[in-house]
Amino acid sequence: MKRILVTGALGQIGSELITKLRKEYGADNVIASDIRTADKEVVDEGPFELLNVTDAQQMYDTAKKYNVDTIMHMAALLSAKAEASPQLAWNLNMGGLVNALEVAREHGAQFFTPSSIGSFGPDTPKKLTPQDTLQRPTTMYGVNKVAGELLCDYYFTRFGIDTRGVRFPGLVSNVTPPGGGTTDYAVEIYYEAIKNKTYTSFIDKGTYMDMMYMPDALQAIVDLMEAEPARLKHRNAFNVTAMSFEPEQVAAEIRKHIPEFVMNYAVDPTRQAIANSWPDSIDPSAAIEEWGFSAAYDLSSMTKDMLEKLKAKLQ
Ligand code: AKB
Repeated sequence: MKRILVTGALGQIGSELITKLRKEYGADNVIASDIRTADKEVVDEGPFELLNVTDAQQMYDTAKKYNVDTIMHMAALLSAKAEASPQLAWNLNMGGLVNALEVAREHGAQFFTPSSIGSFGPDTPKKLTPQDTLQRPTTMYGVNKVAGELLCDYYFTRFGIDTRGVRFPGLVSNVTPPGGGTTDYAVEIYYEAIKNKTYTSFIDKGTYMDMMYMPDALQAIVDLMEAEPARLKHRNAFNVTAMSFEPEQVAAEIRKHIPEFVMNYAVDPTRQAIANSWPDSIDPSAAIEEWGFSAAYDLSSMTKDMLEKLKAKLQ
């Protein structure tokens, strides 16, 4: 049975990952940690520690206290926030990652951290972006993600640490809203559809980006971490995606359930420029071949589920 330390446990991925891992591995074996506490199930239903990931000693002590054998490092600043505060992003995203990898090395722990479609740049092939391709991102977030992928590979080849990762697309979820990402419009649109039957998108029509529903993203993490190491030709990080769409397509899908839904646009130049530098669609075939990645939800089934869940939650 694994004993897992999760950083950033109150974030968009972390908060649902904790619940899933506790179901799979037992509540006591999943140690949630975050820089803040909140009145959430994550904190109540199993071990929780306050942890600033830029404090190496604190992370080391937490891992030691619980004798962890797996670290899932989720704490990071997303793309738009990182562009607004590049120095903070470097310190948090890279400083936190180096600390987490060092703790994994000292404890001989298996290691997961997410990369992103943000690790690609404007010169990367835009359609069906291959697993192994040009990565010259033009954002601080992208620079962090490419450096992070390389660093995780380095810890595997140099120290034998079992590092694994995926390049997540935009993640859509109905539990914890994301904050400061470029793909956040694809989450906000569902909340606003339920609350006000209208949404003003900060990403322009015609802008395609990859997306995935949160249950598929969580399953991907578990499947990759359980995968037979001998099958892995790649490690950091696998392309994974479930769908690629542009804002008009989500709006059209929402209108099948809420016919009066109205979509407007007020494009945010910073986030639009980031989106323009990312792929339209990525190719997940390495993940499919090497560890059986699959996604259950497409745009239609995700939209139906999002609207049902948010209706129950917000109305
Ligand atoms: C963001 O938009 O910054 C993230 C991502 C795609 O990594 N959701």
